[in-house]
Amino acid sequence: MNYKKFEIKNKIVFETPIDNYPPLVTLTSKHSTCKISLHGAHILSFKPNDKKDLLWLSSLAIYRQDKAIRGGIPICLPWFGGFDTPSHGFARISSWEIIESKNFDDEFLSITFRLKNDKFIADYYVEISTTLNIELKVKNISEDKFEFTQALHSYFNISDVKNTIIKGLENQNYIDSIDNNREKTQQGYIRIDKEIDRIYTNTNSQTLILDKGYKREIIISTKNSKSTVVWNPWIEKSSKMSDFDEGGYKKMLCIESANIGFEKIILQKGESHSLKVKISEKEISI
Ligand code: TA6
Repeated sequence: MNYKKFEIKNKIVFETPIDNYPPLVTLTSKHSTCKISLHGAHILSFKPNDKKDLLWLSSLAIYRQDKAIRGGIPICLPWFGGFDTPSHGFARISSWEIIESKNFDDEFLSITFRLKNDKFIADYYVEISTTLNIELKVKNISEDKFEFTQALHSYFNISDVKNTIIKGLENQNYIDSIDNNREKTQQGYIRIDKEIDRIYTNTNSQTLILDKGYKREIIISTKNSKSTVVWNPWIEKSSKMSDFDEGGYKKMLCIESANIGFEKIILQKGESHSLKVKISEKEISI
């Protein structure tokens, strides 16, 4: 595919740093920089100017066509989890094409990726300014209904998991994936001192990560995401993953904007669904 026609001088630039692997595109706006691999349309980094990257990326990530990149924002589609193989669906290990790139008066930059097969067309719109705005639109192009689950499986960059508090999920029901999928209710804010893997259901539109170490709050605002997954593998599980930095569990936290389990999406022929996520940060005085 000819990516050059989507380049915008000094603002949207493609490179192929790894042989036999899809290109990397770098968006450099007035307010921020974003790096995206065409392998899985995988956002690797979003860094507002003069701030720390909002996303965590393992330095041991494996850049191979059959492997998902560890960190950033993997796209889990058309299923979440081990429903089928590959785990979390094939979208995050597929090569996506590009259908559009835009510069809005230097204030906003956007790029749109597409993954198409006989059942659905997925368009992934990524826009950067001071914030990262994402839309994952899925259209059923088959003759029958199409059911799918999805997650933007975002790995956030934090100072230390012990210094962070997750707000916005108080009193929400969740399925505890590491306690026999028992249904529980969240009591108060979430503090993490061991492995956590929870699927919150019927979730609100905003989750916050309060990071005392980096003196910032990461704000994850969503539209049409009914499920929110909170995941940190902690010591033992992360040590068993060859693509996970040693001690990396302290520096990352997954807050995943999703529609999974009984909150799956069902599209009739010709129908579409749009999942939107806005990621931003604000300084806090501690
Ligand atoms: O979102 C949480 C989760 O489903 C965990 O159970 C863990 O499997 C994680 O995703 C990472 O999965 P991956 O296939 O990317 O290693």
